[in-house]
Amino acid sequence: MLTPAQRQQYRESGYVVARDVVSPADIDRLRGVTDEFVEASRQATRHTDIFDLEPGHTRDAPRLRRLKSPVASHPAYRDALHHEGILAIVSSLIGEGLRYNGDKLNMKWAGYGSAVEWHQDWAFYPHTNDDLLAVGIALDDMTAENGCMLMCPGSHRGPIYDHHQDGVFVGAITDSAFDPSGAVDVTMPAGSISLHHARIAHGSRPNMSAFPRRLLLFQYCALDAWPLLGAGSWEAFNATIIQGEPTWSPRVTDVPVRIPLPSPERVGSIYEIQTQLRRPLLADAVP
Ligand SMILES: O=C(O)CCC(=O)C(=O)O
Repeated sequence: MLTPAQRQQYRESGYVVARDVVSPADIDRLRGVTDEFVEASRQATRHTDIFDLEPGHTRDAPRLRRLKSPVASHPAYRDALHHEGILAIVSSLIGEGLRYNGDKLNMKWAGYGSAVEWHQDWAFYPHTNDDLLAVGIALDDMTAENGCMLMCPGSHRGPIYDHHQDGVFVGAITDSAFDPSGAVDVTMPAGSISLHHARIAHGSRPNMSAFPRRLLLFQYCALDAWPLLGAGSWEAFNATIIQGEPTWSPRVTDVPVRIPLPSPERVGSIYEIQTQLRRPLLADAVP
């Protein structure tokens, strides 16, 4: 569990790290399964519903950048989504009733793994209240050199920045008011988890080190947080419940919201969406 000081850090800074949450055996299993998907990605010649590929991906030198829906792709990832220790920590921050609203495995391989430009997750999926967070499970040690996440402490209590360019959503902050100078590296050893608030501004540099950086991300939300862009069918929506019972009563709070529409020409993953950004800030950044 988190200590009171860690919960306080989450409330004030918008993120926190908990060490030694996922056992070495579970990390080994997740790495092994991930290696199998990298092998399978050799067959892919373009992005698919499962694979997002780095530029330069080939059958001989696979460059799998993201597994798009790990939970639906293998039981090992589903087990991790329901990891008891993680759920206890998440519940201590956003309540007992939980759903999940997305999952992905971002991989930055040694020497080239892509940056993720500054953004707020909330800009992609505004809800009726902001009890939403993302858990990142470190499959590898996360260091400044291999492209760990960068967080802007306290930005989850500020505005939702403009993520549009030429009137189109580009999945990255384009707002001239945004100042990332106070950003911090979220370093952690493998088996740790990070938790970040859906409104915090964050991103990550490329991996120019000799070591891989694989981060398994699960998005959890309070059961009564309702997606403003639509919940889909009642059955599909309730299939995302992890703890608690379906509710017809969303909790509506006073939260800043921007709608991520109209969609850009290229969609499919944050990487693809952000390729349309004219002035990337992190693409060539070094620690
Ligand atoms: O993998 C990363 O470094 C950042 C992940 C992230 O913020 C995202 O995929 O939305």
